[in-house]
Amino acid sequence: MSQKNHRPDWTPGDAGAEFTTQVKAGVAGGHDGMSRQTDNATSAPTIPRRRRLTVEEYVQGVLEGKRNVLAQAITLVESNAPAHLEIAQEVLRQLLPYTGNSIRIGITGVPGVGKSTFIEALGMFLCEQGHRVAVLAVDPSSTVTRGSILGDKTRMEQLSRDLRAFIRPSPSSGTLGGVTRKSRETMLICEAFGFDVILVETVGVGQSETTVRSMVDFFLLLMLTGAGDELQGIKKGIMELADALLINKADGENKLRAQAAKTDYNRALHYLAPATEGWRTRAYTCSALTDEGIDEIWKVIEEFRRQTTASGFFEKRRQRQVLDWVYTMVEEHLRQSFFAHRGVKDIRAEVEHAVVEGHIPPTVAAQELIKKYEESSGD
Ligand SMILES: Nc1nc2c(ncn2[C@@H]2O[C@H](COP(=O)(O)OP(=O)(O)OP(=O)(O)O)[C@@H](O)[C@H]2O)c(=O)[nH]1
Ligand SMILES: [Mg+2]
Repeated sequence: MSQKNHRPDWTPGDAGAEFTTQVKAGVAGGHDGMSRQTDNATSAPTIPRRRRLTVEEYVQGVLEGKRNVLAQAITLVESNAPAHLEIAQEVLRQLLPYTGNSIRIGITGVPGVGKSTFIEALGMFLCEQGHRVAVLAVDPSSTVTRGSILGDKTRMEQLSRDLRAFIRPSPSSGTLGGVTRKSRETMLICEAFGFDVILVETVGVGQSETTVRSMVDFFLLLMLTGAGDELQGIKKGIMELADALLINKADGENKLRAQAAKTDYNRALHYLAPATEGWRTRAYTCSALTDEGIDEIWKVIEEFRRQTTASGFFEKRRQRQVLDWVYTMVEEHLRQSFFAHRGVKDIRAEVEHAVVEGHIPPTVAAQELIKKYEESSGD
């Protein structure tokens, strides 16, 4: 997309004016009230603290590698205010030509498996190789926990101080769908900024694994050797999402057990469908604490990229992912619109009662609700 799309007269206030009552306190001024605003103001004295950046300032700032603008652009896409949504989408549209030039890696595993420690180890390893690494998190539960990666920043001590890296906690509001949109858009901004490795951490619960799988190229499942029957505890479904299993904490007394577990997992993987066409998922061991095996897993990821790029699957998956994302958003919108519809609301209780009492079949109930939804605009 070229600069001809740029609109110098753009005023974000024009957009979504009718929704302004929904703007939460603290959001006005292009911010969602995050405290980093103060940091930005001190690190970039040229940008007055309260002034909202223009689309061009966001775009140029990101492309010129200004970290304070990067953080502000992410805050913009994370904002729930409709007026911000419009300006954020314009920023993204202009950044799109500069996105995509990265390897996107999802990392999952049960709490305590060592995800943060591993990301620190891999991240530092990659920075030293000349890569630039962005770490994002998808944690729909973080509304409650306030984002585990915040605590992680202390666990990722070296990486969070390294200018070649960037760590962003999970957006901490809303549905999984909302969190996902924000994370995907944040990923695009990070790519435009110049990060060439994107690590997306997810908590090993609920739907978040499938969601993160749908936004990355390579999905890594961290595992532990436990007492005895390792294969019992892990959900087969999650193993089928993975492009590699990595048994962490293969150090000290645990090393031999980790090797044995690797053999067991490799045997089990023979019977599972591979997550990626033309790629065989295998098990490996590593120690995020001693760095042993970190270089090996990176070689695996590089080989994966080489093979899937050559076969065309890399690009094919990304195309499918972006279309899935579109339709996921369409579905979500339709669902919300349906349940918010005045006419639907009016008859729901009655229809539900009728179907529960056995007066009308479920199909008829669905038809009545949909008919109601379609016959009027809902105002
Ligand atoms: N021995 C050993 N300990 C490790 C290794 N990796 C992580 N640990 C330890 O395991 C504990 C949990 O590690 P984290 O990196 O916080 O695990 P996590 O998966 O991010 O945990 P949550 O964020 O709670 O889901 C910490 O005490 C780490 O020091 C490893 O390779 N070897
Ligand atoms: Mg963690």
